[in-house]
Amino acid sequence: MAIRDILSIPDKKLRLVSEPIKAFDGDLKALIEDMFETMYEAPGIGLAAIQIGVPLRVITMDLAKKDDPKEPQVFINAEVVWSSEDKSTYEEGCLSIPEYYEEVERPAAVTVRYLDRDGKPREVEATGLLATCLQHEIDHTNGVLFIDHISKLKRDRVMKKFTKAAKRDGHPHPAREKKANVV
Ligand code: GNR
Ligand code: NI
Repeated sequence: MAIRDILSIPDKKLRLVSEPIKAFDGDLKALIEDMFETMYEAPGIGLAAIQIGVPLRVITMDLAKKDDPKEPQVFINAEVVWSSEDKSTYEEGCLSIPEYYEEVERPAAVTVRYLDRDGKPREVEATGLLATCLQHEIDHTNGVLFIDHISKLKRDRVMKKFTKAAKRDGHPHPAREKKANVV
């Protein structure tokens, strides 16, 4: 078990298309454990493996409210097989774009086909936060970020800010840096 570093933009790895999982073995189990540990520590409600530099189609998620019992969920090789015509808007954030939030319009409802952590095929009809989060994470497995769904003006502005910061300080993860300073 280990907390892994989270990549942030402009890291080019975030643009990779991740490969499907073929074997449900101990390596996968270890990856999932590290992803949960990293996600809970961040903290975030979802994480795609590529965010810790692993280009495999693995997503962890926990949408339980703070102080409620944990609800860890795993989605492997997930794909959207149906999406609604009607849209909904949600203010999104991303652990790979720390402290930046913007409204994103996406299909309000989606059907997602995936494998659970035991490799069993499953399908979920999602609305609300689950629909938003699944689309956000599946985007990551395809090298897509939520800023790709906002205006070019806003996207260019945030990319420029993070590119400058990376050149200035190397490439630390700002949220983690901040946490370190507080202690
Ligand atoms: O923690 C996260 N919160 C969030 C809020 C609104 C929409 C999507 C998300 S996912 C994000 C964690 C993350 O970056 N997952 O890839
Ligand atoms: Ni994200």
